[in-house]
Amino acid sequence: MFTNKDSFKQLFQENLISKLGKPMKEAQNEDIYKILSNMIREYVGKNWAQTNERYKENQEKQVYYFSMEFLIGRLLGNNLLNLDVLELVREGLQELGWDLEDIEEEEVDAGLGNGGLGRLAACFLDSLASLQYPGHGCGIRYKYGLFEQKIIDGNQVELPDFWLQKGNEWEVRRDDKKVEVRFWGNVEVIKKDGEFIFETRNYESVTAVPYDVPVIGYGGEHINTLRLWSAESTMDLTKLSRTHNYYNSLNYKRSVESISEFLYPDDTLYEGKLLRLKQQYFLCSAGLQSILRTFGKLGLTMDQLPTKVAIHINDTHPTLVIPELMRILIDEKEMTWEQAWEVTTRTVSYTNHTTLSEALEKWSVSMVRQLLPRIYMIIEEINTRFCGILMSEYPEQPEIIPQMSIIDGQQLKMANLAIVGSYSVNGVAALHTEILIKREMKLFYDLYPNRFNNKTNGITHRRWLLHANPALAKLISDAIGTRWIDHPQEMLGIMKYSEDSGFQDRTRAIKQHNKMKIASYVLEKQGIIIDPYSIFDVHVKRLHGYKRQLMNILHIMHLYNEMKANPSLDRIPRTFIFGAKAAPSYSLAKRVIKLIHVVADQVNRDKDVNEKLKVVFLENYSVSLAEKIIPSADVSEQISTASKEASGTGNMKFMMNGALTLGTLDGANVEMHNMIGEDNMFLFGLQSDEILHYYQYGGYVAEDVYRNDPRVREVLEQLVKPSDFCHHGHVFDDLFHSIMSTNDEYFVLKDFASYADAHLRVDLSYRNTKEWQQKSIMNIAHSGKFSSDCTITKYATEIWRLQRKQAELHAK
Ligand code: 26V
Repeated sequence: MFTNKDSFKQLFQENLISKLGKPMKEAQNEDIYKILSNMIREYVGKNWAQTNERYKENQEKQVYYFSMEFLIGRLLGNNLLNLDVLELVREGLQELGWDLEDIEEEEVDAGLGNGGLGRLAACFLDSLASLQYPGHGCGIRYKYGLFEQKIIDGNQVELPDFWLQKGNEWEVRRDDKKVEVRFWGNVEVIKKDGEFIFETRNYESVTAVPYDVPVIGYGGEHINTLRLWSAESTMDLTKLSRTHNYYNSLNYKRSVESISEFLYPDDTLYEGKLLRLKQQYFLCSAGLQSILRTFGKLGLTMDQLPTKVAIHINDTHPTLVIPELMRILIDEKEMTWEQAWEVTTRTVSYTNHTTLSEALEKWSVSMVRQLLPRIYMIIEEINTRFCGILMSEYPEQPEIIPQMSIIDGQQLKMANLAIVGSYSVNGVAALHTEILIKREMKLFYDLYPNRFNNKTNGITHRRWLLHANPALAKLISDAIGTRWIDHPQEMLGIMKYSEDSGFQDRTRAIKQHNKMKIASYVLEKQGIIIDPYSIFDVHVKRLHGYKRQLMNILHIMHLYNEMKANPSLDRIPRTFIFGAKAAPSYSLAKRVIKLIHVVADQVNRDKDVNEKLKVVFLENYSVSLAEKIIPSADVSEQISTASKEASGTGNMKFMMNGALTLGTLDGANVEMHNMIGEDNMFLFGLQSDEILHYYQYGGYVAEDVYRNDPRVREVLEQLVKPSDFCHHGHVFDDLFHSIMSTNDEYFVLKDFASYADAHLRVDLSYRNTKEWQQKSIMNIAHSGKFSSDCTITKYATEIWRLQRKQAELHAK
C-alpha cells in the first residue's frame, strides 16, 4: 500500500479527500486521527487474513488467552511502531503540517482493565504476535471501561468512561461469527437410545457478537486477533413474548445488553454481583463456541482438541470454561464423562495473580445453580469425583476434604475448580509461586506437584521502551546495534558503557529531557510548578492498602516536619508524584487520595519548603499517562508489604526506563535484586517470611512503634489533631484507626524507620551523579530479562507447547 514517505503522503491525502467530507483546511486533529488509523487498519487487513489462512492450512496449535480484562491503552502509535512505519509516518505528516504526537493524543485509551492483570494480558498479546506464535485474546467489549477519575476538592469522583463514543477505528464487527449463550432455565433428563441426556428448557437466550481487533506483531507480517464479545438481545419479539412473559421487550433488551456494559472497577474486593457471574459465563461460553467452530473445520475428532488448542485462563475469572467445555463435549459432542474430562484437563491452564484472600473468587451455590443449572450439575459431579480421589488418597485424614473441596457449604471456590480442572497452574513471580506451593495451595501441590510452575511476569519493551522512550531506545541502538529489539536480553550489551562518561551523560540528558516534558505537562494540567532538576520520585499504581501509598504520604509529612523544624537541612529537592485510581467502594483508599491532596496543598504552598519538596497527584492514571510519566522517573516506589504483591509489572517498566527502585523484597523485586544486587536499588523493610510469620501469630503491636518512634507519633497525631494537615474540618481519624485498630495490617509503622532510611540513601546516592547514572544504566541493561517476550516464550514452550512459525513459511 505504501512503502515510503512519498507514497504514504499521497495515499494519506487521497484518503483525506475521499473520507473527510469537508475541506482539507478545516481538518482537525481528530479527523486526522480517524483517517490515519482507518488507513492503517486497512493496510494490515491483507496480512491479517494471510495469518489466519496460514493457521488453517498448517493446522497449527492455537492458544486462546481468556481474560476478563485487556488493558490495551492506545493503539495508533504502537501499531505504527510494530509496522515499522512510525518514523516514515511522523515525517510524512510533519511535511503535511501535522504533528504525530498531537494526533496520538486524540485516541481514547481502551481502558478495559483495572491494573496489572489486564495490562499483563495486553503485553502478552503483543509478545505472542511479535514472536509469531498463534495466540489470541478472548475478552469482553465493555461499553464502559474503567471509570474516568476526576479530582474535585481533593476527592476522587468517578465518571463513566464511554470510550466508544466516537467509534473504534481498530475493531471489525463480525456478524457472521455470532453465537448464542443461554442462561437460567431448568434441566431435564431424557432417556434416548438407552442413554441419559440432559436438556435445558425455558432458558434465556443472549446473542454474543464478536468484534475483532488485529494484534500486529513487530515487523507487521504476523497478525493475531483479540476477539471481544458484545451482548445483544435476540430481537425475535414473538419468541420474547412466549418466554419472557413478565419482561417487556425493552427491559429484556436492557438486561441483556447490560452484560457487556461495565467493567467491574475493583481489583481486590469481591463483588457478589449476579451480573459479574453472567459476564464470566458469557465470555467462557461465547469464546469456547467460537474456538470449537474453528477446530471443527479441521476435520479432526474431539479427542484431538488438546493437540490443536490450548486455553489459558487469566486468574479464576474465566474458570467456567472448564464446566462449559465439559458440557459441550458431553451434551453436544456425545463424549463420555471420562473422555470429556481427559480432553478438558489437557486443554486448560491457569494463572493465579494474587494470594489476597479477599480477591479469591467464591460464588454462591444457589446463584450458580439458578443462573447456570447444567453447569452447576457438572461442577457438582467434578467435585464428587474429586472428593472420591481425596478419600482414597488420604483415608486417614478426612479433615483435608473440606479444605480442598470445590464446593464448600454454600460456596463455590473457583481457584479449587481451576486447579482441579487444568493441567498447569502458575504463579507470576518466583516468590509468589513459592508462597502458593508452600502455603496457600500447599495441599493441592502435595497432590499434584507437577502441575505447579512459575512464570515471572514481563512487559513488552516495544511499548514501554521503544514507543514510550524513543530517545533512550535510539541511544541503545546507537551503542550496540538493533539486535536487542528482537532479543531484549541483549540489552545487557550496554553494560560495557556503564562507566563511560559520554554514555552516562547521554542517558542523563535523555532523562532530563523527559523530566522537562513532564514538568510542562504538570504545569499545564494542574498549574503546579515543579523543579525539573529535582529527584522525580514516582508512585503510580492502583490504590490499595498493601501497596502502601499511605506510608509514602506519611513519610512526606515527616519530611515536611523535618524541614520546618530545620529550614537549612541539606536535602536534594524532591518531587513526589502519585497517580492512582481507587475502587469506588473502597472508602479508605479514597481517603488516602484526599490525604495526598491535603498534604500537597500544604507543602506546595509553604515557601519554607516548597523549593525542596513538591507533591503532585496526577489525575486519571491510565496506560497512556504511564507511558508519559515512567520515562521521567528517577525513583520507582515499589513498596508493598512483603508477600502481598504477587509480582508487580510497574517495577519492570521503571527499571527499563532507568529509574532506581526504592522497594521491598516482594514480588518480582526479588528477582530484580537477584539480577542487579542491592547496590543498584534501595531495599528496605521486613521480608516476606518475617511478615508471614507475624501474620501467623496475630500480627505485631503497632502501639509499640507509635510510642517509641517520635517521627511516627508526630505524623499520626497530625492526622487527628489540628495541624498543618488537619484543618478546615479535615480530620483523618479513619486513616488513623485503619492503622491503629487493625494493628497495622500492612506494616506501615513497622517499616517506617527503614523506609525513611532508604530515602536518605536515595538522597545521598543522587548527589554522586556518576554513581547514580551507572546504577541507572545497570538497571536498563538488565531489564531485558523482564521483556514479556521471554515470559511468553516460556509459556509457549513449557505450558502451551506451541510451534513458532517455521522459517521457510516466513520466507513464503
Ligand atoms: C478481582 C476482581 C474481583 C471482582 C471484581 C473485578 C476483579 C478484578 C480483578 C481481580 C483480581 C486482581 C488481581 C490482580 O490484578 N493481580 C495483579 O496481577 C498482576 C499481573 O500478574 C501482578 O503483577 C500484581 O502483583 C497483582 O496484584
